Amino acid sequence: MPITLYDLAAADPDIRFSPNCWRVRMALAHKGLETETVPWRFTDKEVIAFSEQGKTPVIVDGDRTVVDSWSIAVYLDEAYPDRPKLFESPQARAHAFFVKNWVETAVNPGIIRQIILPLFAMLAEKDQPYFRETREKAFGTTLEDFGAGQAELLPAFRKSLQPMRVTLSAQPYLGGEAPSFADYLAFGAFQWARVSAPHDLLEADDPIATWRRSLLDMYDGLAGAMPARAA
Ligand SMILES: N[C@@H](CCC(=O)N[C@@H](CS)C(=O)NCC(=O)O)C(=O)O
Repeated sequence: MPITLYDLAAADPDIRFSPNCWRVRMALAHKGLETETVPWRFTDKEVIAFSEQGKTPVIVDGDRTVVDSWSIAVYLDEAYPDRPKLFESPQARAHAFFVKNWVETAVNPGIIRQIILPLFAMLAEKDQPYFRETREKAFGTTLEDFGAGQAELLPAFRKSLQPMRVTLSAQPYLGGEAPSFADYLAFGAFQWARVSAPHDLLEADDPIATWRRSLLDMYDGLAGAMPARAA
């Protein structure tokens, strides 16, 4: 029986942009687990009420429901130990935990400023008032003010990626010679930007763009099949 993933969708149900859901899609593919995705919208809280919270990703694997991208990766390695590992060792998992926290506190805040307005425009109409209200409360300002100055902020955002750039100049993946969950933790952020923003946040010759290309091509082009917004 396939694993079901509730996956955040835009107005177009085929457009999947959530960074946390992409982490999980890549993790499921890495483990070679058959997956079916269910498009879900921010306001479809009742659809995932069985998970006792209101956010995606949510996976259902037989009689198990697991939420939160990190917990899902840990679960998949525990439940499917004979499949390729997302964390090769407890130490690799500890290092991946740093990557998760770096992405969430240093990379995602830079990305959200770059993509907020086109992301908002892409959402289902019924989601837009909810998204505006919750995000404006979190940002302490309007979406329009928050997204203003995106172009001026882009060079500083690119510079902030230097730790990742230097690492990927020396090795193909954050996991070393092959991708690990550390790669998917970061990849989700860049896929979120790729699917949402009409401009590419990465320069073409950036080693991070080369790394992104390999992950887009992996697993029969699973992530690459999602169209990029940039021309
Ligand atoms: N820590 C959670 C975060 C999950 C999360 O924030 N999900 C977003 C989509 S990326 C969501 O479903 N938000 C619903 C909402 O804001 O109401 C994870 O890593 O899975």
